[in-house]
Amino acid sequence: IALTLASPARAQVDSAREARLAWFKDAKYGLFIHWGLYAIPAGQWKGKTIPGIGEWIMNRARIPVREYEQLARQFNPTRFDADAWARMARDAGMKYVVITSKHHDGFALFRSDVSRYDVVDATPFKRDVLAELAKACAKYGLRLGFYYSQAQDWHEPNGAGNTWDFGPDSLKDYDAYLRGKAEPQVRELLTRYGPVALIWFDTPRMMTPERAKRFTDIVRTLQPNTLIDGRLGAAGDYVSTGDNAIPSAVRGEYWEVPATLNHTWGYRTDDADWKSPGDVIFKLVDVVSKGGNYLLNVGPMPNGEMPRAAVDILTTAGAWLKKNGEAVYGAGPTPFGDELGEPATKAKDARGQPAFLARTDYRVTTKPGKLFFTFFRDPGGTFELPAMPNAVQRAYRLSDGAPMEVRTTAAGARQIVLPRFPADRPGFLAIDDLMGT
Ligand code: FUL
Repeated sequence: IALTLASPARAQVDSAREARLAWFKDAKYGLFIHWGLYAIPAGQWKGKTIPGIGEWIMNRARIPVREYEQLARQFNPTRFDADAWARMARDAGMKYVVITSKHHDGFALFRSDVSRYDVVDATPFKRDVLAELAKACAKYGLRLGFYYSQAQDWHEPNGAGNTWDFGPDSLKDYDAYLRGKAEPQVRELLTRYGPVALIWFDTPRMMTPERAKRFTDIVRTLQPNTLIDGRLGAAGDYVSTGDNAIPSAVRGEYWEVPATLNHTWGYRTDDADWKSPGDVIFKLVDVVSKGGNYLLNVGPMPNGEMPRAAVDILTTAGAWLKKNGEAVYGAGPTPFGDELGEPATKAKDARGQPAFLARTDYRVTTKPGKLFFTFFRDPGGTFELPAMPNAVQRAYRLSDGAPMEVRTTAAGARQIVLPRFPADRPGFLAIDDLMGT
């Protein structure tokens, strides 16, 4: 439901940073893509299952550089279609895309003059994935950002992280790696692909304020509007939370949670435990109600396609957003400081859908003069509004504008009269059970 309030009041602060962040603040929902050589072994090495996140296989299995880099010869994703990826993100209701330009394994998904360990020079594929994706994102009105592992580079003797080939990090000439590879590659990213929405640095091992500042200077000099995430090793433009770590309450700063649709970032053949569309919507609305952005990852397969299940889930969630997106895009956090209990998404109903069992099975988002309540469980015909000083001018279902009656109880509380959830599936988080906002 949506409420129009009689007494809106909101002030906006402006500054260069605020201006840079304006699109980010409204976008709320982005697609994270982890793709690289690790998609080929996809969690298996020499007949053994290597546990953990797929893109860490080189580290987890202690694969020597000389062996791992042979994977480049097999990288030939004949079904790669940047247009299809961007279209999927658009249909999912996502507003930006962040792709691994170089992950910890050191392999660049773009044509680099700095190192020949890149998709154009080292693979039979020879196509610049980032260039094609940049074009497709521009076509669909999506902003494109680049993940860049600035500190860990397991391919380089002086990069952080590869202790099995190159010994302890403490003995490395880290600045030689930074100046020789990481900094010039970040420069390439900022000069060859048009406007870069953000650089998503990660795992700031061995970073010092001085080293971090060199990266900040490169970004600010080459593209002053490019955002810097929160994992550089110095203050970025916004806070990055831990992986999959949605905060439990409202945070009064710009933040983003990186999360995966299953349990890995880079593709693994054995991970098909996908979040349901309803769970995706819940998490997105939950994040927005706490003031953040949701950057949701899919790891494409070695043939270049997104896993079919992921496309279906994201597109289904996108259909809900088409009708209810006003409660998400550009929306601010709850003004109520709700008790934001986590719904028990592990519980499943008879149809295998996650059940919501929390005390507050709704989330509140807001825009000037408006409040949005998104319900994840049938409140049972009426919903009592939290106490607030504002008069309510009107209440309606956001998805179709159907008016909802507002009553005042004998005790003076305001109640909204709501339609019921479908009787055969009360209280369960299936996409078609969501009532709209
Ligand atoms: C982590 C990385 O180590 C993971 O591989 C992944 O990229 C995740 C988003 O960030 O810190």
